[in-house]
Amino acid sequence: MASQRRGAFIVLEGLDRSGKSTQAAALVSRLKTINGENSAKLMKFPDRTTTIGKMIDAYLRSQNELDDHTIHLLFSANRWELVSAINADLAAGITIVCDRYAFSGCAFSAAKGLPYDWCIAPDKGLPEPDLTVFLDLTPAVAKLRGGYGEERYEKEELQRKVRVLFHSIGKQMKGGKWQEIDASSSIEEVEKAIWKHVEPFSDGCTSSINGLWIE
Ligand code: NYM
Ligand code: MG
Repeated sequence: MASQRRGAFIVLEGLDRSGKSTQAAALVSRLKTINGENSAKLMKFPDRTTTIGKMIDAYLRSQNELDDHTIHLLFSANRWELVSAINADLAAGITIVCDRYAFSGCAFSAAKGLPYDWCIAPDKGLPEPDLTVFLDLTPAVAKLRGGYGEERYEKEELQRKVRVLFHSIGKQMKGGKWQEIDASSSIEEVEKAIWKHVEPFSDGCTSSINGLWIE
């Protein structure tokens, strides 16, 4: 029954400059064209507009220094503070397209050297995305794209480790919930590849939302 359908929770992940923001915006417009103006919403983590988000923003711009554990927990808190909004939108039938999520949280902090299990712990129980599409790109190619290197973490060496971690996080995601695509082709080609995975979710979902990383 149409009234029982909820919105789908779709996440795009990838290295810096992999095209996530462009593709997330294109995906939201496509979904709106199909299902109407109020049917889809764009979200992004970190959400730099909240009080916690402003601390994260200052850190990424190297305007403050924070211990690695502290910034990791702030990134996670920034997701938790938006959980009620996410759940409300999904329940109202709105599909959320989210630019980065907990997978970035784990991949970047573990790449810096924090233990993997410690990294995933604070994000356990967040709403689990119905689908995460990983836009795969080598750090060498990403580096050639505009604006690279402006923020903390935008260094080829670290991004190489982040990519390895993303791949291993993805391997542990079951039931087709993690899909990887080649993000080195044209914007149009990448858009097509993403849509192949998202189309089955374009009418929303009937299943209830699971807790992320909870057995
Ligand atoms: N990042 C992002 C983290 O280190 N942990 C997180 O939980 C999230 C969501 O922030 N280099 C990193 C990845 C990026 C940086 O993201 C800023 P963006 O999408 O470039 O604004
Ligand atoms: Mg970035």
